[in-house]
Amino acid sequence: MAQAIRAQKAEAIAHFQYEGRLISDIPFGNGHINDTFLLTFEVRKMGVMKVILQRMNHKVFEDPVLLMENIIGVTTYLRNKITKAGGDPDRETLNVIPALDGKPFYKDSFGGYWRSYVFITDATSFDQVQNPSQLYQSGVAFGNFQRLLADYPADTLFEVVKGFHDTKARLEIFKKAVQEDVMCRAARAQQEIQFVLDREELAGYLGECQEKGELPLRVTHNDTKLNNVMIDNKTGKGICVIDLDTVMPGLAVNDFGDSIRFGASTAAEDETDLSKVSCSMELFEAYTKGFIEGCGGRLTPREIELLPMGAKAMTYECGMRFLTDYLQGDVYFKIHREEHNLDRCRTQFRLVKDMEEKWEIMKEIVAKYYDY
Ligand code: ADP
Ligand code: GN1
Ligand code: MG
Repeated sequence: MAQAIRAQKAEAIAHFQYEGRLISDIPFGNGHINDTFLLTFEVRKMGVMKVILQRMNHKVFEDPVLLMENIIGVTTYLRNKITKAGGDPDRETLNVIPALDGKPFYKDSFGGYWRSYVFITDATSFDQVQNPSQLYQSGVAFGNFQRLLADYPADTLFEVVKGFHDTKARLEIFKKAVQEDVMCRAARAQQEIQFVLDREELAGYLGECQEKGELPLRVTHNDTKLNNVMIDNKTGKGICVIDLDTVMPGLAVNDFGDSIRFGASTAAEDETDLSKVSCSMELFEAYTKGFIEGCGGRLTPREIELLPMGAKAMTYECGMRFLTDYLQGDVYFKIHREEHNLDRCRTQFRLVKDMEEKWEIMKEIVAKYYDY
């Protein structure tokens, strides 16, 4: 397996518009989906140039060609807006490096799809916050992202993964996985399965609000984890939103919520000591402030009111997805140890429970920002 990817990677490297001599090639980052590598080139006497090379997850993203069309559309649009606003488009948005044939991807002879980005230097993507300011900054970055794309022609975006945040549909898939129990693991996850079933109404709540016309469909990121935003090493600002695979029409409250479930947690997503896991209200407030500011007055009062629900629903959904994957045999998320997905689902459910207990406080915090 490792050998197969080495051969595919070597083939891919030879087919991008790179210059200079490759001096290092290492696996990079902690994403759960794509295979990511950091390549360093020595360009004659000019010094080193770093790039990101990724093999897209073809199982998760069935049509990598259309996916890349989305990314080119969105990054070209952002580049324009950033330039007009006097920003630095080389650092504030992803920049795709074309393949030798000019396409934004390379398909290798094994059927793997690769793409490459300019590496964003002097910035870091964090797997856990070190201080509230970082989460505030990521909130501003994701809020800005949504504001900048507010007038993007949403109908030109391909729906990369159907029903990506359709929690109700995901609940049905979960139930089927429990019923089929192909790995005979359900017995080991009885409590977690019950946790999901006890909260079924959560799965439909936001979808119903959308159907009733209470929540507008917007161009959203849909995977707003803290480690999908680059934080500038010098200024501490959230400079660039990355991982644009799932940019699609969606709900702003879900973008908010996914950030909270990951960034406002006091522990890592896969922490096994659940006594360390809680939803920090200080972090929750920091992100809320940043996100609402970043959105620049575009969120409706109903959207702001439903931000806590976005946090609870996204955490519930993500826990359910981890548990589904555990039951199905770890076929979706990358795992690094046995029962990794079970551990991950447990932290998410601990967070949901904590949010239930802190519900009134969350609502009060959000209410402070109504007037923005
Ligand atoms: P995944 O879908 O697997 O999460 P990402 O696109 O998020 O893939 O990439 C994984 C990690 O690689 C990111 O969390 C980040 O640390 C790093 N990364 C990705 N693109 C860049 C880039 N252009 N510059 C710097 N780091 C990057
Ligand atoms: C995946 O790609 P990455 O690691 O940033 C997943 C998200 C989950 C997240 C859980 C395309 O995000 O939806 O919320 O893991 N991305 C996809 O950590 O499924
Ligand atoms: Mg990522």
